[in-house]
Amino acid sequence: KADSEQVDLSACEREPIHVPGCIQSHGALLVLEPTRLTIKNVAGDTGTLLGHAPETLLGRSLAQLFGPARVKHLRPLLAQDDLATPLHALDPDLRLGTVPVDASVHRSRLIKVATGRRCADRSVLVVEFEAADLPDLRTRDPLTTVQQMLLAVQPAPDQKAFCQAATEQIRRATGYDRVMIYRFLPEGEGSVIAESHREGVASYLGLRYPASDIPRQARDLYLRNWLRIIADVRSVPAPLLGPAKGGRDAMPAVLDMSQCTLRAASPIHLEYLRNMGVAATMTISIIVGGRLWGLIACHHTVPKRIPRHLRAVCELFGHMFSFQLEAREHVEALEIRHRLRRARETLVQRISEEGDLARGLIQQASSLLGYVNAGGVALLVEDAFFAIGRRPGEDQVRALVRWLASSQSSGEAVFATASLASQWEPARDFAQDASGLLVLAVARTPPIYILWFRPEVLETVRWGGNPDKPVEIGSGGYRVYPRKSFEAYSQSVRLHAEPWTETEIEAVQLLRLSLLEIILKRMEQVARERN
Ligand code: BLA
Repeated sequence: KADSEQVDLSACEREPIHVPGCIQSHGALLVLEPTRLTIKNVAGDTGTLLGHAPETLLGRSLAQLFGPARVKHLRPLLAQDDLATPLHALDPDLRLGTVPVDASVHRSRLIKVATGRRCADRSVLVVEFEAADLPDLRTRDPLTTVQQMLLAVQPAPDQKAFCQAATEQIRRATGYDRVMIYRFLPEGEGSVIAESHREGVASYLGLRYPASDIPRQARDLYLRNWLRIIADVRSVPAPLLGPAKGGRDAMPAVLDMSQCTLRAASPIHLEYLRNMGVAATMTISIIVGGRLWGLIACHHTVPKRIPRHLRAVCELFGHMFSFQLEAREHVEALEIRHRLRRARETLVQRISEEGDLARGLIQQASSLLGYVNAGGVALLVEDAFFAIGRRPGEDQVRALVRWLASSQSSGEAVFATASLASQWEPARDFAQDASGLLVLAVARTPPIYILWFRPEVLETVRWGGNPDKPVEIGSGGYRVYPRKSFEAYSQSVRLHAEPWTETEIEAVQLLRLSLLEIILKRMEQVARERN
């Protein structure tokens, strides 16, 4: 039992989620050899959707299944090299089995895993089928839907309102019970910054989650694939079937399902969702500046599929939302820089009006505090010490400055850390008040130091997850329960503060230049007076 107390989070990152070898069981999938269009692998409910049992489809050609006319019509599309994401390909009322189906096609590859080594990848075509049985009036006119959604979010005055409006629009269009904007923080953890939910459904707004809840390879995949759907976390995945053992193709080969609409989700993640009481999800990537900024994460309390048109609407909305967010962030960053410049100008002017630099700085201490959103600030100017807000005591600050002066980073005029205690052991004693440190060494001899502090983040965070949930062992022996990962997270954020942003660090560097200018002017003045 003791062993299982450990969560092996690195194991999460090793799960190859793009080659699960299974699809979600409500659909059907064919893998085609790309020139002759013969069926090499099949998966899913082919009986209902295609009218044939899986084993009878293997080795047949697409023309036998679709009829030659349809295949001829498809040929130009199938010949495209850049068919990277599933495109809807066939007539709208296609009926091959007992229900009408939606079909989409894209190009992927088989990864042969022979003798444990990767062999040359083989290009294949992948055709995915889902029942076209979802009534939805809204999606009859997907362009108008997406237009309305975009018009509704555009007027939002700031980022918060913009994100909030997006959750409302997605929920209105799709009917998911809970729609959240999940934003990644600098260290990889995430926080729910906007939410729209059905009445009676618990709110996750403001909750934080550890980075390990969405492991690295999943984030990499979500950068390449804008929208994923898990239709039912309890359904048993359908395996990809190939020719019988001993045949020419018996070598185990797996399909790269990175772009498959029907890709079966990680069993670990499915377990996690079941533990959260979620039955179905849709997630849309938010990509800003080439990085995964966050996710539009949707939950439903009962299984849920989304018709093809609506999926396209959501995906398109995700793209446009991301572009606008990027533009808004750009404008916001400019505004912050302007604000900081004005603050700096006022600060510097007031300080230079005061004849003595030390006194000038001390008088402006509260402006200095606000300059970078700190919890406390300490000033060490020659022998004078002054401090306000939450911060360590004078002796501790002096010891800290001695450490800074002697440590390797002493060459830099600006030093920033979000976890002082992890670099300087004595800081554990005051970690609650000052886990984050931003230092400006204006001068070293005589010493002029400005130190900004930020409190430990732990007390400002609301944890996600239900601490009363019983802990169980999941498939694969991992503990993948919200509770366990939250515990791991709360350990990891101990002794950490809200990190200093690049803009804040830059602003402190600029402040240094202005202060040096003041010092220089004084020196010139003194020299002039002497002559
Ligand atoms: C995937 N984890 C995900 C996804 C989300 C989360 C949004 C994207 C897949 C989806 O559901 O569409 C996490 N979901 C959350 C969080 C909230 C939420 C934080 O709604 C908060 C409100 N997960 C773990 C641990 C492991 C793990 C410990 O907690 C590993 C052992 C794995 N999560 C994991 C994997 C995926 C994942 C492997 C990828 C799933 C896939 O796409 O196949």
